[in-house]
Amino acid sequence: MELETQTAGALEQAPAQCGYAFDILTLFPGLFDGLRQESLLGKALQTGVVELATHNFRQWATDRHNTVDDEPFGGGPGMVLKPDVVVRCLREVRQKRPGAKVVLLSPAGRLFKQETAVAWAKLPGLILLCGRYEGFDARVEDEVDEVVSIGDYVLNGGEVAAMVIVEAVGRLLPGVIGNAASLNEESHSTALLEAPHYTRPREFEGRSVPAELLSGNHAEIARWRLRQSLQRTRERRPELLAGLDTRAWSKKDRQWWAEQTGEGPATKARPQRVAPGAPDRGAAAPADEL
Ligand code: 6GU
Repeated sequence: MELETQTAGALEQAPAQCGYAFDILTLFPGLFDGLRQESLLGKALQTGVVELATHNFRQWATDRHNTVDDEPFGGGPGMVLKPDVVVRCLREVRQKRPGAKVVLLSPAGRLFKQETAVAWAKLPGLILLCGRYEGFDARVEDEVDEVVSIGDYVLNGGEVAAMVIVEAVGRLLPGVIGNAASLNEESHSTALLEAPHYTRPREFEGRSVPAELLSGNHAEIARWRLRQSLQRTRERRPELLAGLDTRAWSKKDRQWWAEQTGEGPATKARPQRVAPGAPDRGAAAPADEL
């Protein structure tokens, strides 16, 4: 009987032990229903590789109206989430998740980046606190490990930001993405933007797939992709090129890049394609490919 129980227990616990847990603390748990059902992450959730649990702050309110917010001291618009309610909820969830990082989502947080996602994918889980209204009582911050923003814009609440983090971290977990190789070459894991991709048909509405990709020559394809990545990055996110390391490049590639950036002997930059409506950065070359 004892042996039987142990064996059954070990089998049942195995997926939970190797799994990853996202705990979302929110006033709107229903917003996460779609995320659960769709996409690769939805499949991982169904197979038990990843767990996603929502916890409604309101269940930790103690008065008969289930009050979760109150007016801000000092005046001003909006309501503030009560620290007692939030902290009760957080402590209960945290107790069940040893090793999980507690993250409060706020536009006033540190920026969430790919490197953050990579680091957090190595943890056993994340506890994500989503605020609405004007935010949390500031004393809640004493109970969290990090305050994080997903970008320089303001959302009505932290829920969509939490979904962004679940997606970014979730896809790095073993068993969530089918093709592990695609994790390495994509944007931000290499600090350059990805080269463009093409599929059939070879010609679409008068625009052809670049000949290099049809050549069957792997070295030529790799060179074309590197150059496309560099041009794209220079055009769309020039700030990412600040720490560019060209030491491992071929002499040819280095020479080509010097020409592109106007540092080489041939200083005429290759005309850059400019996205419609892109801000004029002054140095933008003619958009001859549009
Ligand atoms: Cl984490 N929350 C909210 N409300 N707005 C944001 C954000 C987070 N990140 C960017 N904007």
